[in-house]
Amino acid sequence: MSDTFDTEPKTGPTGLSRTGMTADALRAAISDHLLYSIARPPAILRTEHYYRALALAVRDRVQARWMPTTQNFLDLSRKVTCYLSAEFLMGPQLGNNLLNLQIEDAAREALASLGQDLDEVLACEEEPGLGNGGLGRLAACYLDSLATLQRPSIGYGIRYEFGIFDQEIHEGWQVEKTDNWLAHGNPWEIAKPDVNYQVYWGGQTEQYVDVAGHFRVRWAPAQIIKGIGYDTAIQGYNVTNCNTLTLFSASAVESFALEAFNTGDYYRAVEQEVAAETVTKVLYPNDEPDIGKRLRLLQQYFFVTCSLQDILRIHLDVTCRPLSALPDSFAVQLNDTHPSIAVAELMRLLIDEHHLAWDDAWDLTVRTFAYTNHTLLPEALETWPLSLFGECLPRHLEIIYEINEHLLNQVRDRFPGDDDRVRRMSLIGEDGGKCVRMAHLATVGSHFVNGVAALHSELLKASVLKDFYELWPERFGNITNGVTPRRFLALSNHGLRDLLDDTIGTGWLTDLDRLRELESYAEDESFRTRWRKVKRANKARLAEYVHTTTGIELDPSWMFDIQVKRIHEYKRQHLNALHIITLYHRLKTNPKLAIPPRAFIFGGKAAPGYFMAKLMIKLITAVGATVNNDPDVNRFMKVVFLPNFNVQNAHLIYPAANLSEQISTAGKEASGTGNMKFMMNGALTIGTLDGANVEIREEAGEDNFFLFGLTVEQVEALKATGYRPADYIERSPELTGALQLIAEGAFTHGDTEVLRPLLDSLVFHDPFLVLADYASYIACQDRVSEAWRRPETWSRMAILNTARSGKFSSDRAVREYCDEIWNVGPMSVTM
Ligand code: 26Q
Repeated sequence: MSDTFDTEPKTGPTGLSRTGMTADALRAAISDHLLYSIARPPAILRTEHYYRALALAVRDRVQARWMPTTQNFLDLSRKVTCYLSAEFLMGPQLGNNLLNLQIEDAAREALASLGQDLDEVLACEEEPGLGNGGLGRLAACYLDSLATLQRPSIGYGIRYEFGIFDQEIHEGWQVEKTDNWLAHGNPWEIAKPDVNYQVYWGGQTEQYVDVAGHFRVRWAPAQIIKGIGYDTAIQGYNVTNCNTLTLFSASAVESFALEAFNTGDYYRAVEQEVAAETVTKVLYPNDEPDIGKRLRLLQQYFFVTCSLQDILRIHLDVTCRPLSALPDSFAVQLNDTHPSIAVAELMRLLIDEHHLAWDDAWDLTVRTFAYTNHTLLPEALETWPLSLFGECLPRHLEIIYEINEHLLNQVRDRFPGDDDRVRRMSLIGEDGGKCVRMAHLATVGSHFVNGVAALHSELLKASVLKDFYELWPERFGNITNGVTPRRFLALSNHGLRDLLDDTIGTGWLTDLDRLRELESYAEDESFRTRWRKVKRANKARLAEYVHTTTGIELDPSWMFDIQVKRIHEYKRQHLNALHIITLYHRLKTNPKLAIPPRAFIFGGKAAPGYFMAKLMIKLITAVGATVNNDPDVNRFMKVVFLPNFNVQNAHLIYPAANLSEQISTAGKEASGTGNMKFMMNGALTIGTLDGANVEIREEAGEDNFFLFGLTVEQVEALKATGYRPADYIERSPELTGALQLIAEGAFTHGDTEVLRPLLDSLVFHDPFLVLADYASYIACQDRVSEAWRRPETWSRMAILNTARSGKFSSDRAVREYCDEIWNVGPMSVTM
């Protein structure tokens, strides 16, 4: 720890400490920030103060690139992508910004000269958990690629005060703790209180005739809320380009408070303010039926109207272009239906506020928006009860009725007499009370609709959006997801990064297809030895983390078999558990059996109101407690449930995996992106033909992928003929034995009740065909164990997985969005 203030940067002109990229300049900058921003005397400086000082120093350097980028795109009036998403799961920022600015070594050296360790400083960052899972993380990966590919872009979203809950495990059960990520401030954001927008809510519409004699509608809201933008810089890798993420936070409108104050009702004014702030208070978990419906709708509308008002402000007031040029200036992507109210909102802004005619407004709207679908699960397709919708957004309901009339007339023209089709395609659903179907609204209001993996996009056209595909086949396409190799390879797997750099040079980081050059090294024994050394070190690092967080000791020489993702019945963590129970049963009944030792590692959060998912966690932890403490089996297997899976600990998890579990029921996982992160880091996949697994297997080669389970067609056929889980139990003694162990309380100290709902669900309903895929899964796992016995073969397969993972870079995905949907080209920026 330094005990004197570094008031005078010793590295030359004072300006250097603000933007210099050398270790000396960084040291001076950190010292400056400790003095002028942190304001703590040296004697009481702690690691977290150094974190903050370094973060501010890095932010200065990022800002030096951010401003020229923004200025450039204003000067050149380049087309911009606006990515509207209710979630951005950004993960820790400091390490990523150091990587993208290429000043990791300089920062390490600067901190060391101040007596600090970079890794300890990095560990101080509280990550913004502003997403549930895959969809939110995808948005973050795409921002990284957009900046790196030099495409001008703005991410728009919500600045939740509380992100996704922190998960703790108490006696094997999930316990939720509030995620107060802003408690110590957020050094990465810049509040822009001058950039604020009014958000109307509730009330009614009024018709009037304006001075020119035009018939118009105005919205008299019951409530007005203010949205304030907070900007975060998104620095591209090894480029000057630095884009913007704007997250909106809700607060009270001053005039409201003032009015109440004038009438003497000071406390009512304060209450209003508190009420307004609840809008962006908390991120709602998915899989959470019906709670907070009204507030969730308000959140969506809130960030959508703020985003569109911001876009129109830039377009009309800053770049001074005509409204008719909107689709040439902005491409607006809807990340699932969560922002799909944007279709009606842009229509409202164009017609009511800017006085465009309906047809002109509609033309601009459709040319501006595109929609990405992320789910086929019927229960996950968003709808809003019509009455609620009309109470909250009366003007939007009118507009939606009118869009619907135009749509249904078009359908009647094309398919005369097909009333059933008209009913199916309507924006208003009639089943189980009237509702607004947001996927239909997003689809009619967009010029392009894409799914997130090849299989998913095909299923989309054949199922939930079939009728729309038949009306507008040219609007549908696929863009397979991708993940950023900067965060999920370079930043989190230093060992592999160095090995790759040594072997094939550094070009892979921005051109991931170059990993193909590794293929020939799969046959090189000395390379395989180095490869295993890297993996082993990564496993030791994860083992240490597992030990400090759970007390469980893992041997890094064991196979690390990992399933990390949200807990859900369709993702089938219980199928994985049944395999573990089967091995346990085999070992208990056959004391001579020796199996290749495995560590089974799970991680993931269950929605707080999703009882069955929470019970799946209890099943895993109960099996773990039994297995880990039984000397008959714990020489061969251990089971870990890692609490609080998030981006930060994901950095330790993916690089340490030997086996990646991607075992969803075919047709249920839209894409998956964890599967891609594992593959890049050299894990082999055991998986079904679902989501992007299909393409992962195609790329890796079928010999380098462990395939099991029913196909989509077989799943559908089985469901159509009447699926009976009992048939599978009768046929398989091992399955019967495994279920029996759960039933008799072998993992619950004899308690036969606690896991019964899960067991009953499997035995009597099994909506996700766990038992139908059990035998195939177990047989496949036996092949995995056999392959693990041959380390050279396993290494060869693992190397080929990394070598062939190039397709799954988010750079490839974002390039496809830019070329096929957004028509946004690169803009080079210099300082
Ligand atoms: C909706 C309404 C009310 C409250 C919450 C929600 C809500 C929030 C988040 C619904 C869904 C989500 C998130 C969905 C998600 O993460 N989907 C995943 O998206 C990934 C990126 O495309 C895919 O890889 C995964 O297959 C898909 O499950």
